[in-house]
Amino acid sequence: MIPHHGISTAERIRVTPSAARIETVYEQVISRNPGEHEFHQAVREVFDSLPKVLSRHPEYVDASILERLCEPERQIIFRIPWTADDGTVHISRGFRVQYNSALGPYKGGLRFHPDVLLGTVKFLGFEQVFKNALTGLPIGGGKGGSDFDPKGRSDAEIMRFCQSFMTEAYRHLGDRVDVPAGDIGVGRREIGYLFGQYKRISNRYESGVLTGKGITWGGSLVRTEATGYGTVYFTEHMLATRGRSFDGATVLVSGSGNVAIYAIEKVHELGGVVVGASDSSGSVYDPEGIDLALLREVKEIQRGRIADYAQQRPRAEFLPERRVWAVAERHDIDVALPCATQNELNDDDAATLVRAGVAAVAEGANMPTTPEAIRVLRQAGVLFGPGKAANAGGVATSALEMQQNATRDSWSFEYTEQRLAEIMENIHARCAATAEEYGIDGDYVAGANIAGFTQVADAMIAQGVI
Ligand code: NDP
Ligand code: 2IT
Repeated sequence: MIPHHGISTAERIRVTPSAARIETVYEQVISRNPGEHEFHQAVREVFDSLPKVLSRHPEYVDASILERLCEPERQIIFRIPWTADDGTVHISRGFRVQYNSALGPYKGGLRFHPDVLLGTVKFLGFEQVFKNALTGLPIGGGKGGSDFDPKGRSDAEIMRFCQSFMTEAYRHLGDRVDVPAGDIGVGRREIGYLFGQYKRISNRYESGVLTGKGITWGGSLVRTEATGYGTVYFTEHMLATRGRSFDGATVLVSGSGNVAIYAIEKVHELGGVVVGASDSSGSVYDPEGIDLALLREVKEIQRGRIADYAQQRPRAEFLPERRVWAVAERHDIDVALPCATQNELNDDDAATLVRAGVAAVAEGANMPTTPEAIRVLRQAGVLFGPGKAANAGGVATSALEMQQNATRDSWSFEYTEQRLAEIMENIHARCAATAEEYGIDGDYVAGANIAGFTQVADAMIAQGVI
């Protein structure tokens, strides 16, 4: 018996007969993927939404869909040698997990961060499969990255690293095969160097092989903003179910990278005030509201730290080593948007947010809220938008970039943002309708998991045992 988050296997099996099958498969996942805790966590969360689905659809059990979904189609691990400016030679490890291609070419970002292990990439790839299904666009799921640490590295070092990464990765990619994009530590600069090396090696101007490109060379307007904007749109729809909005709302956003910056921008546009943001060294409490122009200058241009931002804002306070949720100890909070990394909002943080009056939490990051924290929020009646749904605007706009590349077209900002807004509205409606169909109104976690899972499962069954 393997206890998970306080619920024993025996207790789970009592719920429905198909839960027994789920537990058997889950135990296999644990024993076949030892030590990959984040991967286990991501699988567990989806599995917890499935007992009723499997009871209604025995064909999923017969076709061993669960077992197949727990095994990526292909996992590539490679050596990345690169030379630092001081002449020293470094060896990083590269990954690309081509998780599931039932709905389209593998699609998902690359993460460059020292904590990246195979299990990290597998958890992100697993999430991506269902997220991409929810967008309603023809994209399968994949993820990749490296344990390379870009912090403090020069432009030239970043370029040499990206070139070395692509020198191996290119053979596995293609606009109809596998299409990477950015994630933590990978933004427009890195996508540029990766694209340049792909073009050089393949001798093809294959625009659709990467997304998040520069606007003048095949990129899409709105892709940079899309994840943050989309998360705020999704939250807006959740709030509207309770007659609320961002107008006048006080908001906390964790992180200060791509997703966080554009989430802050959209909250401010909609009349809310973001009073806290963070990075891995601490948080800033800015009671007058984050000055976005200054934050962007510090983060995007100077590539500085949130402490540098705090120093330039007389009324802001830097909270060293504290997560941004600590701001809720002294300020009422209406909405919290975790936009940094996995497991960054735990049950204590959730309890703090509940005491501060939080009405909605939506995940701009992938799996930032621990299962225990989700339980605390749910018990308190807080609206909770899971990452698979709430942050799907990024990859959805990547798929719009692929569409533009395929037709050699480029769309206006207004049109593309309109498409993004419609996609987020549809995802919200689909999650809500699916939850209702399964008798769990307002449970966006189950709604997202079930809607994504059934779409992928149906396509897998149609395509046979492959
Ligand atoms: P960025 O690299 O632009 O920013 C990441 C931010 O998170 C930084 O502020 C960083 O701080 C902080 N952070 C990263 N790792 C940690 C850590 N271990 N502990 C505390 N803080 C940390 O990445 P993105 O904004 O692109 O990505 C943020 C999240 O959103 C990730 O979970 C990503 O998977 C997810 N996401 C991204 C999408 C995209 O389109 N970019 C799409 C959908 C989801 P520091 O600088 O100190 O490391
Ligand atoms: O987690 C994600 O959805 C991303 N990092 C974006 C992936 C993409 O292909 O745009």
